[in-house]
Amino acid sequence: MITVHSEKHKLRNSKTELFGGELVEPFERPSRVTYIMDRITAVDLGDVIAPDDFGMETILQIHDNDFVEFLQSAWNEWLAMGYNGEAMTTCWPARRMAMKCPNHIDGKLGYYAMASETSISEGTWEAAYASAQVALTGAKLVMEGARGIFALCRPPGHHAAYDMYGGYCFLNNAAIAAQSFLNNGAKRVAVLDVDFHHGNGTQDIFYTRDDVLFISLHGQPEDAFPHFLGYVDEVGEGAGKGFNINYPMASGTGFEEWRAALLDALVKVKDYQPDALVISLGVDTFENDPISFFKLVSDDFTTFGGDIAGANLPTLFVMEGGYDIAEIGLNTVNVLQGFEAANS
Ligand code: OKP
Ligand code: ZN
Repeated sequence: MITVHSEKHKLRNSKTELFGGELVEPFERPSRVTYIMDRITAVDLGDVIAPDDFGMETILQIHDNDFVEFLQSAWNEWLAMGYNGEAMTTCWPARRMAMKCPNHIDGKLGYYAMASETSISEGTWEAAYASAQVALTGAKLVMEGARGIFALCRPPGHHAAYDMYGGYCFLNNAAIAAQSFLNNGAKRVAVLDVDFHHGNGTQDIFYTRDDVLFISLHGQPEDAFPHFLGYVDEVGEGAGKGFNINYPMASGTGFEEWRAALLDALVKVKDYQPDALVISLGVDTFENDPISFFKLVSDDFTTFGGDIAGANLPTLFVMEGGYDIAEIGLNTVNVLQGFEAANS
């Protein structure tokens, strides 16, 4: 399988995450990609190629223009205030407050943030832009006939909504890839999100649309980030009604139960008859993930890669989360090898 990878991910190298009331080294750090690349090389998964530059067009079909401009200027606006740390929000437009974007960077951060753990740091925009180009390049290769492509996106994207960043995400790479399939002749695209966390951003972006089916398997919102979306009764709205499906699961969920949800989801994907399948691939479902609570073991990732191949659709894997860094390479590449073995 071909991997698309950009060195520019390293430009996203935030020093601080707000976690447990402390500023800690972010879980979402550059070495995640290093470990995945090492495993790709070790097992000789296939060629690794750099992305093309498709510009801003598809990004702006998915995200609000003012939000994108905010992402581009936020770091400089923050520096201009003379602050010493990285840009993070301390306020929001909470219930019954005005949904108007302020002028001051402190207010803008709150207006566009869906969570405060994620600092905006120097180079964040450049890395997020490159990550979206990795996804767009992967989509192009799938459209040209590849059975499966791995878009090694970093930073991840599935928490980024139409006009919100947070949860380590800035631009929604999977959504941008899905839109690119549609722009190039696909009639329907399915996005299946197997990251431990609910893909609130992707759900938000496609909630009223019937040309993208969104399905997410995740830790239930009562107990897991992002906490405020991901319930089963979120089924889509208007034309999108019936095209959003959530599988929230409890703490301690192991592979048997998780796989039953996956196989159910894959039936729904097949029923939808999409022209392409985008997998939001997080491996934070792993038993030793430091911020998650499912119990998958490394071999399970191989098994479910094979299950995904069973859908028999042109498939783009878009990297999302996974924070047990020592095992992130093994678990991620197991999915891709499981997919490939089932095809041969
Ligand atoms: C990004 B992705 C846990 C707080 C969680 C943010 C997690 C973002 C996950 N106590 N903070 O979906 O892997
Ligand atoms: Zn996650």
